[in-house]
Amino acid sequence: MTSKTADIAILLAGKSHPQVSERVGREFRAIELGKGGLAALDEATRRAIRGAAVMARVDAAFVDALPALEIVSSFGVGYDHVDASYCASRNVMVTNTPDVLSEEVADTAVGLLINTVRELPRAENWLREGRWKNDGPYPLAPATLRGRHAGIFGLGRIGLAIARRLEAMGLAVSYHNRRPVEGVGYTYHGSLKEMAAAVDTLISVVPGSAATNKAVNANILKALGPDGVFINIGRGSTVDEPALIEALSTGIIRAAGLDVFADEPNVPEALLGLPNACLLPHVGSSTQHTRRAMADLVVDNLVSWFDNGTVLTPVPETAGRKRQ
Ligand code: NAP
Ligand code: 8YV
Repeated sequence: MTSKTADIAILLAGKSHPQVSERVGREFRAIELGKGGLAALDEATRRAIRGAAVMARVDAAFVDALPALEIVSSFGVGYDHVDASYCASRNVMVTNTPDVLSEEVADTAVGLLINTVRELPRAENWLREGRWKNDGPYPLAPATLRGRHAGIFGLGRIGLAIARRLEAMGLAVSYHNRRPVEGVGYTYHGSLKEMAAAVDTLISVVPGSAATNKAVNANILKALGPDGVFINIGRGSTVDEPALIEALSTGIIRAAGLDVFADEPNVPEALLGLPNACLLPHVGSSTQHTRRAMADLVVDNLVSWFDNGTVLTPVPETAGRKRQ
């Protein structure tokens, strides 16, 4: 325990990574948020809390309940569960965990794409069920990655790592962001609809936000077309799930690979029953290696804030702020 920060109360909210709990406990005064939530903490404890390491929703009520709160250090690069604008308005710093997970998530995205197009999980089940021995070879996959053109919805840190992998695999790559990215050679499309019509493989890796909510809807899927493959490694909120189920059931698109869902961990029964949907339980970053790096960044941001008044990875809404 460092003498400088040992008295600073830090709230652990949500199911913390063990390395977050262990390091926060070593460097600060850790306060675990129990099942009763903030209401179950006594007033003196609540008023003492100056920082929070979170894997949980942070809304206005959360911030208002903690009058001494200076910093919310969130586990994960996506921070759609944190009301960062409200935090900014209350002078509360918000940090996330970018970069340290980009390559891992890109690996998952490409694995999911290959599994979806080449039906590898189904082929493995064929073997495990004894059908190779009894019925013969697994049927030839109707789709291939050869000649495919990928459109990346969200060419940011992870999107770029996916693009580089796909380029190396021989796929054509286009992208749609609100603004073109300087210094990349991939074809830019000013609208998602225009890009969906130009490609046959749509990969969504945009953050969850009001602007991206259900952006991948029936019109976009129709534009993608009957050979279309949709991969979602970003956020489930970006997709109109009933429209996707309809598109997969009726051949409007060929197949989908999904790592994220609108109401996790609840996955619609209709998706579970579709053979052309390849489904993962939000495992984009989930290796011990990468989760440890994310956990360290959560705690490093807290340590830096209370040590020198700055953080390593602020979210854009609170970037440039310093501790008063
Ligand atoms: P990032 O670097 O901020 O990239 C996000 C990209 O999306 C930016 O290029 C941004 O470009 C674009 N974008 C944002 N809003 C948009 C909009 N309304 N329309 C079009 N483009 C938009 O973030 P990242 O580090 O790559 O992470 C991306 C997301 O992946 C995270 O927010 C998280 O939700 C998700 N994620 C999922 C997993 C998983 O386990 N499945 C793991 C990590 C991250 P412009 O600002 O120019 O539009
Ligand atoms: C994690 C993620 O699964 O970083 C993100 O945005 O979605 C994933 O890395 C998540 O943050 C942990 O809950």
